[in-house]
Amino acid sequence: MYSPSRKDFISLTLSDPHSHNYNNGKHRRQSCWRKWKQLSRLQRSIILFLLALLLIFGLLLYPSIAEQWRGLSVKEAWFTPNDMELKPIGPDVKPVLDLAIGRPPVPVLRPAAGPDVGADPVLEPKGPNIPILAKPPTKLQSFVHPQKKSFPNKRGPPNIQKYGNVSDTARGGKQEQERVQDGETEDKEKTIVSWRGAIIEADQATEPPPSVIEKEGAVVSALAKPADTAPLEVSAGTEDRLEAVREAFRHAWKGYKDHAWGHDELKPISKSFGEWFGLGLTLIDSLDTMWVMGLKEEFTEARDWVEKELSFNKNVDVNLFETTIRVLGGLLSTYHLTGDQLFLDKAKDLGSRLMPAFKTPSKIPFSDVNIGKGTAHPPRWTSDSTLAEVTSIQLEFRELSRLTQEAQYQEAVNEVMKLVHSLPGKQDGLVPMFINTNSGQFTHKGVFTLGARADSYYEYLLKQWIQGGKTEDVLLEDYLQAMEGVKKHLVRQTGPGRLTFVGELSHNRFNPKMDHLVCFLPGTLALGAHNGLPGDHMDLAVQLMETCHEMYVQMETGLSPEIAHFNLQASDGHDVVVKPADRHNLLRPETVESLFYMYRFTKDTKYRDWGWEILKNFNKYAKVSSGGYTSINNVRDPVNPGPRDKMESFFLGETLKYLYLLFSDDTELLSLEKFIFNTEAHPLPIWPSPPK
Ligand code: DMJ
Repeated sequence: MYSPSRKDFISLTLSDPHSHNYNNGKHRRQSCWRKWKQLSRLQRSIILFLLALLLIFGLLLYPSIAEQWRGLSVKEAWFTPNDMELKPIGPDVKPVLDLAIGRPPVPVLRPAAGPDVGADPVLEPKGPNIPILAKPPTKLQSFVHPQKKSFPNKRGPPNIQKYGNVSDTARGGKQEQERVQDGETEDKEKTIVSWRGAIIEADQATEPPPSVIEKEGAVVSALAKPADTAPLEVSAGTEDRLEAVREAFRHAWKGYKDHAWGHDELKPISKSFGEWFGLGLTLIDSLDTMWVMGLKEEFTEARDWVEKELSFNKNVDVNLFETTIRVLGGLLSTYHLTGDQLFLDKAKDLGSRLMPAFKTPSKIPFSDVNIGKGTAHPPRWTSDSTLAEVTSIQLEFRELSRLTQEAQYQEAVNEVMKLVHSLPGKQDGLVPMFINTNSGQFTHKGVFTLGARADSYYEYLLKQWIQGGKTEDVLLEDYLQAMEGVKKHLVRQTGPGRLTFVGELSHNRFNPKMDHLVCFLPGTLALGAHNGLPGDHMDLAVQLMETCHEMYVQMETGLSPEIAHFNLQASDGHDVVVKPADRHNLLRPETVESLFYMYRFTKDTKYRDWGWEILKNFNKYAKVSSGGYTSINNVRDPVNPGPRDKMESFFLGETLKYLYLLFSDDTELLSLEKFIFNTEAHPLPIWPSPPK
């Protein structure tokens, strides 16, 4: 209701529909002119003066506005496939950027080990196999930056379990949930786990409700029975083992081909597929594995699909990191192995479509890019990016720059490394797990892990250094300092069996928890030692390799859980404790990856035998009779391991490839003197060293 006084002001204006008011421009012009003439001379002069000023400003600003318009239209057009012809470029082609520019002078490291190098007095000699405890900084640390004080934690810990200490980061869409996994209370939480492709739905948790268990009873029968699989003997010779891996690949491929062809992942139990980005992830992840295994027929049909079906010109949000390591990495490595221009053309198209991710205030890339629209954004719940995700795309983007001779890719990822290198918030080289895309600062400080969300940061420090011909000393400094930090803060031994493991640190509180993901570390440490880094890195590698092996053999299925907790008490209890929520196995590669490096560098056949046991157990508990392999829910239950109905693309891209390389006697097959593997096991060439 209006008050009576306000009612007085209500009026109605009724217009005559035939009056054509919209057409009386002439009247309006005349009345404007009359009004203008009614103004005083002063008023008219002021108006004219202002108009003149506006005109001058307009003329002055025109070039920069036009520039922006041009920028916008380029942005619109950036996803038009570039038809520039690319010539195959061999490993001897130099990087597009000069890696030596702007680097501080540092002591020269000469490799101490390896086939073609002599000992180096600067570096520590290889020691005996003794427990690795924190040591005083090595000489090399004298040139690293003094430890910067970390900021007081204003936001509180990330509840490591809620945001950080999860083994899986979230996927897009309805899968964007995170598992809450608290050291003490995690068993109560059974939401969703996902980490780089590993998605575990609530109903797939390790202790499912009875109805699910009943359902599982039905799917267990879908697992291959022992009779379905050729017996794999420990004594099997090299050729038998290689053939067994090829056979496993063919079986996985059959499931994919029959039920998921061209889609991202096979769901082998339901004989269907799962779509994540809609880019044929499994197919692309598998290309170089097929090439290495000599599976020509399979390779040829997959190549046909890439040529005829694979298009990046689609309106889809992809995760920058996952797409880079799996798809860009897979295409680049296949190009190198085959010399087939198709793969480089596709890689270039994809690379250019991923670039909008770097358009952030801080230049720390967003996690997600729409490769069709050229837009990028962070996850829905935060403007943070994950450390591992922004620092484990460098090998691929740097190689893309070298191949295309376009600096933009390398510049974008170098910028990230530069920023991370100089940020406050590290602790003895250990780096927090999150970084904000607006401020460019670490968030959730004080929490350190070598597992989920941080793992491949450490891996790529070393690998970029090797890729670049060991010339980028800042990367080496950061890697060496970080490994000292690992030894000082994270390496401990169990009470009962003196197993060496890598735990986590949350605001100076040690948590004896180790993700299976951390099992990449023995391989990386060994690779570093092979490239001249301190001998105690190799000692630690040997010990951690033992522990990763124990994570398998101490389980009833002989397969590792996703996360292990270690017993620090000096008692006769078990060394490895597995919480109910952590008993799943996603067919992950990290342990067999490290076994491959350890065997190549030591030739100790026990590493091959350990890998052989793992393959046998995948065949026993994860093989699906109609084709494919499945992740399982419970590595402690050999009777009902609980198939999860999902075959991750990395099983074909990494796990089977590393097993094959582990059993192969041909050290020239992807020689570690010539190739560096990206974090998805896609080999990229090591660049030629610049002339001294
Ligand atoms: C892979 O996608 C990569 O190895 C990544 O670095 C870690 N997670 C998976 C495999 O476990």
